[in-house]
Amino acid sequence: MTVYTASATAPVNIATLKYWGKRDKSLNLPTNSSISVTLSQNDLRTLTSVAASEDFKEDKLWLNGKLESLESERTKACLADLRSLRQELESKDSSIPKLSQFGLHIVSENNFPTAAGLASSAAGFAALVVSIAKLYQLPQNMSEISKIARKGSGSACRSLFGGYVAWEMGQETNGEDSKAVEVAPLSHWPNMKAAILVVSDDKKDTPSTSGMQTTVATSDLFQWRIKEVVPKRFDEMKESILRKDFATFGDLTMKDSNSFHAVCLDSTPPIFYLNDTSKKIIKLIHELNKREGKIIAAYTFDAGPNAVIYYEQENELKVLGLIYKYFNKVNGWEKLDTKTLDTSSD
Ligand code: 2P0
Repeated sequence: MTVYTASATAPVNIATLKYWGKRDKSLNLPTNSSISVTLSQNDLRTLTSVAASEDFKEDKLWLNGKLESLESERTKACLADLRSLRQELESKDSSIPKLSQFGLHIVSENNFPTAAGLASSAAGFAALVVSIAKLYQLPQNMSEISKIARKGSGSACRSLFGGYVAWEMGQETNGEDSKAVEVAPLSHWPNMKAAILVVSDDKKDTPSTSGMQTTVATSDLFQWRIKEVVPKRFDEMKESILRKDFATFGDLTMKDSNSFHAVCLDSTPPIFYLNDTSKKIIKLIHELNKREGKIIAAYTFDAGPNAVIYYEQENELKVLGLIYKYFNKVNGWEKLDTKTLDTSSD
């Protein structure tokens, strides 16, 4: 029996301009464009290996060693798109194997705890789609492939690129122009660092998908955010990245995290992702920046209480020193698990 195989890794990405809200739930079309930083492959990532064979009668997925159901509409949508692109190749060239008709065995592993409250679906769907695209020998146009990953999980489309990535929301109703594009590679800003402060590894309070639906349906502030705030911020943030202007990048990143949590609070019923420790981190970073007379560190929080702090390498001692001082001393505040991540190289 011939078994065809391929593997791919995809790192976690952390949004600095947040995706929150869908205009189409089944296609994962967002109500605003977003920007993120993809971490290095050495840090948090998913590794996925796929095998196809005529003898595999059905698709199977093992996630972190456990056989999982492949019944989710999102996964089915990704597999259907990939198979249809492979079919196009097969119809043009009758000499290539009919992989689109074979069952797929998919093995996926995260190098970080899935339950740690860190974005795992983004890396997971990105690695799934890229590994199958490799197996099927589809054209390696990452923006095109990002449209398939987007259907798995919106934020997954951004993990197809390293470094600084924009997800352009697009205007079409079929999603053909809602894709990820590179703003700059990781190497563009080699001294940029990220630290993840694990405040809690509890399962998140409100899942992102349902939280977004509640916000879209009930928040007045949300309308202001998507029409007035984000479009301007999107251009400003891209420019700050291209200029490597940390003060502006950091200011916009913190403002956007707060804007996202504000629309969560403005939803009915309100959605709370930050806890008291998150709020202490926010205060501490503002205190540090005030003391320095400029922004040298920026926090951002996703749909949970864990913080990601961006800073430049030369300020690492100042930033992490202060965090350790307040959070890691024996009789101090809550003990935090701090992981520093290198965004500078693969
Ligand atoms: C983001 N988040 O931009 C935002 C910030 C959470 C807060 O993308 O429903 O798991 O799969 O499209 O991508 C989390 O949402 O949601 C997310 P789906 P996803 O990173």
